Amino acid sequence: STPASSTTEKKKDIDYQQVYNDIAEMLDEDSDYDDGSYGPVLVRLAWHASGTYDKDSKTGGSNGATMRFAPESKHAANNGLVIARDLMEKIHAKYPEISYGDLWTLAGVCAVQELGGPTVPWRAGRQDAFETSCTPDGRLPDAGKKADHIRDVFYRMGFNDQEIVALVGAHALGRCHPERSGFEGPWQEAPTVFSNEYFKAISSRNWIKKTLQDGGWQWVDKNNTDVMMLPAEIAMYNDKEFKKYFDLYAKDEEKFFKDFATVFQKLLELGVPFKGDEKVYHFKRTTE
Ligand code: DDH
Repeated sequence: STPASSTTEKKKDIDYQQVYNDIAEMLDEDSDYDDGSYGPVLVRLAWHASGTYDKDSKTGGSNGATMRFAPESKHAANNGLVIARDLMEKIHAKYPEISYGDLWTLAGVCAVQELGGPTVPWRAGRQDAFETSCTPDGRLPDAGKKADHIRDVFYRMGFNDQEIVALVGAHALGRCHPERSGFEGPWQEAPTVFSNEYFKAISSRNWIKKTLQDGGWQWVDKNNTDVMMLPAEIAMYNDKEFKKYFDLYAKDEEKFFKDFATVFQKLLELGVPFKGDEKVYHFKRTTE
């Protein structure tokens, strides 16, 4: 057979559920890492790999996995994601045929599901690119800016206001690290459980400003100053159009899960050159 067709055959042979299971097993292998799970940083890797998409030039997105290379790996927004990429190297060593774009997005889906989130349909089809396809710096949202900046960034990807708010609900997971972003702390007290707690927190707590060591600032919960919100997030909550969706998802977790699954799949598939006949996977949780 020709090299091209044997490549196709090989790809068909990857057992993606097994890849999912191997990633799932890795999530809590180091109880000393952050809150005991690599899940949040893997979700962030999938998002930052995908969120560089520009719908007009059709550049960026998860397809090329260009964050493997400088300059993209060195963009300030990607600080700390080397941890997630290094973890994925271990999986890649076992499944060398999988593209990095497929692997990183599958890991994001796995982390969401294993931490209690909705089933996110996933398809293979990303192809690795070279560093010449790295995206310019500045395509990901700046946490210090206002709602209009957040709109500019997500409209460029092709999302509307409701989709933007659903996506930001991923901040139920994980935390900010001073050495990565300059911000500090989780968005609520259970950062390894995917839930609508982020929306409940932003809409019901008393947020006060806290000055940070590097001279910046963030919002903290008056009653638990370990819990935080980014300047951009409270700015979004104070925007009438965005606010109605924050309040909707705070009241209705089922609606949030349903919308998040749809919009996270959309995010992870931005700019991916699917042929149209790819199998859609609904991965089984390791607890199922
Ligand atoms: Fe985020 N995010 N994010 N985020 N994000 C950070 C951490 C995590 C913004 C800024 C930050 C999304 C949207 C936004 C996750 C997922 C998603 C941190 C802290 C900053 C800052 C990084 C660090 O210090 O380690 C801003 C601004 C936005 C915005 O849209 C307004 C979206 C859409 C997602 C998603 O996944 C769909 C996750 C998970 C984390 C936690 C990472 C960790 O290591 O823990």
